[in-house]
Amino acid sequence: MFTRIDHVGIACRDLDAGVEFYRRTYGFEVTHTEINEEQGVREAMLRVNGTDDGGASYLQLLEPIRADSPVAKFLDRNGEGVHHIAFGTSDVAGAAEAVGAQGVRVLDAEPRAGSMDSRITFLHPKDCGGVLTELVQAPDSSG
Ligand code: MC0
Repeated sequence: MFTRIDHVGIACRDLDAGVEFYRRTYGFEVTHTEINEEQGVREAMLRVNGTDDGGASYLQLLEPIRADSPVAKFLDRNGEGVHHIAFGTSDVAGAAEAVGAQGVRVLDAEPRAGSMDSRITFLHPKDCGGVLTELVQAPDSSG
């Protein structure tokens, strides 16, 4: 059902400073940036590696664009750090249904728009051992 770690989402107060840290320290380069108004973030995707299923794994740096957004609330409460983990799947709706059937709260009734034209849904952290968990379907559905 899940084929890879699609990304690890990291909350930053200053996206450009975060990008510079990962470039300087590890050599990771930005392959994509966008603003997701619905989620209230400005984000940068740093590709770490390709995977056997044709997908890839990324670090996703997130800077809030609104004070009432989930990432802004997270920063106020915890400071900078890992905000969520995301698993890749070729069928995000089916995967959410299967996980939801096990009693985990699925936070989106229908998949929403994610990075790079993906479809995403979130699972409640309180049902996932304290880890906000995201399911991601890449646009070509290769997983
Ligand atoms: C909140 N909690 C977390 C957490 N955020 N625990 C672990 N990791 C996180 N990131 C905990 C709080 O500490 C609190 O625990 C409890 O959950 C309720 O948090 P709250 O903020 O007071 O309450 P809610 O219910 O308003 O919001 C929490 C919830 C929300 C997870 C439901 O943030 C949400 O819907 N998140 C999904 C969307 C999201 O995060 N979008 C931003 C990334 P205590 O013990 O104090 O009760 S967008 C993204 O990543 C996209 C662009 C992409 O990947 O493509």
